Amino acid sequence: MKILVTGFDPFDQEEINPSYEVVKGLPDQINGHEILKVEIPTAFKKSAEVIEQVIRRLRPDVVLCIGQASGRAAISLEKVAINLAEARIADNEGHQPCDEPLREDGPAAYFSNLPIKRMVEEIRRTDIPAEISYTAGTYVCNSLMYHVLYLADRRFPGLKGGFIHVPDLPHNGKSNKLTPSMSLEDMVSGISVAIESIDFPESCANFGTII
Ligand code: PCA
Repeated sequence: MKILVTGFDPFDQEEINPSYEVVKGLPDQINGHEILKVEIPTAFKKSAEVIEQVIRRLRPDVVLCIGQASGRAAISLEKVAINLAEARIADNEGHQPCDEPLREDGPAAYFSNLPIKRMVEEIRRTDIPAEISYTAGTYVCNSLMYHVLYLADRRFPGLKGGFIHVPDLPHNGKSNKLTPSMSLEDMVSGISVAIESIDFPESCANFGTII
C-alpha cells in the first residue's frame, strides 16, 4: 500500500512541531508499505487545499495525519472529526474562525476508518503510552482529519484516513516541567508500530469512557 503520512509546520510562535519531526524520522518503507511524507501548513484553508492536491497527485491508499497536542501524555489515536472550526488562536494565515462549519454540505462528523483500537493495543505492547481519543479539538488538526474523511466519502472512494495526536517533545516551545512530553525516539517507534498494524483487523477491546 501507499501510505501518505503528514505532519504540520510549527504554530503558536513555536520553533518546531513534533508532528513533522516524527514524520521525517519514519523510514521510507514499513512492512512493505511505501511511506510518502508531506508537511501541511497549520492553516484552516490552506491545509484543506494542500491535502486535496496531494491526494490527487499521489493517490495514496491511506492518509495518516499527525499533529501536536501539547498537554497530552500519550500517543492519541483520534476516533472522530467534527464539522466545526472554533479557534482560540489565529492560524498561520491569521484566520481565527468562530463557530463555523468546515463544510456546509458535510455531515456533523466523520469517524476514522482505521483500526484504531488495534493500533493502540499494538503500540502499548511495546510499552509506549497510547490511547483512543474521542475529540481531535476544533482547530486545524480536527479540520484536516475532517477534510481527509470528507474527501474519502465524496471524491476518493476506498481511501482510508485517520489522525494521530502526539505529545510535546521534552523542553519544546512553551512547555514547562508540568507539561507531559515524549521522546522523539518513542514517538517515531509508536507511529511506526501504528503504521505496521494499519491493515490489521480491528480489535473489540473496550476503550469507552464513562463520564
Ligand atoms: N496541532 C494543532 C494544529 C497543528 C498541530 O500540530 C491542533 O491540534 O489542531
